[in-house]
Amino acid sequence: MKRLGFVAALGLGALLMSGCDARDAMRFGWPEGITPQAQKMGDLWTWSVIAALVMGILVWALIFWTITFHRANDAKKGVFPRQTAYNVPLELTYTAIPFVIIAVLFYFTVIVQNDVEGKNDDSKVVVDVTAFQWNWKFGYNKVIFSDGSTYDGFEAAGNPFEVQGQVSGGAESEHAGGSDHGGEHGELPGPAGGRDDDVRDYLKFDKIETVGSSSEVPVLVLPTGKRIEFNIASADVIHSFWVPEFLYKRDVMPFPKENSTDPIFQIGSIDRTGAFVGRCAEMCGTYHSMMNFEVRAVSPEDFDSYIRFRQSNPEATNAEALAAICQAPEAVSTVPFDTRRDGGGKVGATGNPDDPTLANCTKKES
Ligand SMILES: [Cu+2]
Repeated sequence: MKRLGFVAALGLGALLMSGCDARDAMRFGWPEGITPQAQKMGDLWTWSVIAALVMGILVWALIFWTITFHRANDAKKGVFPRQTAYNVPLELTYTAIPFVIIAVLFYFTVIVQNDVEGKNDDSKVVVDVTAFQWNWKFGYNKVIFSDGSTYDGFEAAGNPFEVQGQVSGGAESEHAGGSDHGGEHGELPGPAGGRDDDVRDYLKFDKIETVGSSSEVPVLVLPTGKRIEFNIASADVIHSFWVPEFLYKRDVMPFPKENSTDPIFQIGSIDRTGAFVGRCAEMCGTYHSMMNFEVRAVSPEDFDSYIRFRQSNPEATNAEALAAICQAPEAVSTVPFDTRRDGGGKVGATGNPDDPTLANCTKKES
């Protein structure tokens, strides 16, 4: 009993001294997300662990009860113990109970999964995401502003070279660094899976786009508190759209129809402002690990100003539009891959992701 008390005190002490509060402890290691879906998945995880712990404690108690009170001793030596096989009611009970347990877990899993995968027509922002080796292009397909007015940003569907009316083969040309150049889209290099360029008719092009380059991490600006739809497509190989803080990722496929995939998913909202790193989560080639982007969640008012700024300043870069709403013009949660070998390996985030606003800055009227 003394030893048991010591172990319990040790466990409690370790828990208290690790400095995590009750909420953290109840999360049982589940990371904190920034969407209502992430919250629901966390709740499912918490309750599943509690159910497993209840079952675990019951089993441990039975084991310790047996080994404590039913040990072999001299009196029982050579005596054949009482047999309980073929007890039909008992066997039915312990077959039924696990079935009930998995049925309950399955029920709540389906409820949460349906919410995570759920879609409706209430999205206030529709983003076209195009992944390509090795970067991202984000376009604003549709925005419903806070005052209820709608901005339709969709320009065309089709392969990048056709849309621009250019001859293909310009893969060496530089991307416009994180910017939109008034209808001139950043080129998406390379054919997909050996197919001709002109079959990539599922790719979408918008009036306002942000294209990442080797020297600039693309920053996708989104509002907090609004439902957001992502329409993801790959121009070449399979990539994966992953914002760790959404606690969600989805493979980005080329030819979504032929590959029988659903390229659209939604999040209920982003619950707080800040900068959140995004990554490619599908091994897609040499520079896969450098295929980063950033989600910059800003207030709905700032988001409206941002879109209006980019609407009325089509020549301005994304960095200039960010600065116009007093946001750090470049990604703060990650940095572009340093191709110089003398960089000393000092690659890390450069700013404060919790507050990427610019100090002493006045917002521009658009
Ligand atoms: Cu990738």
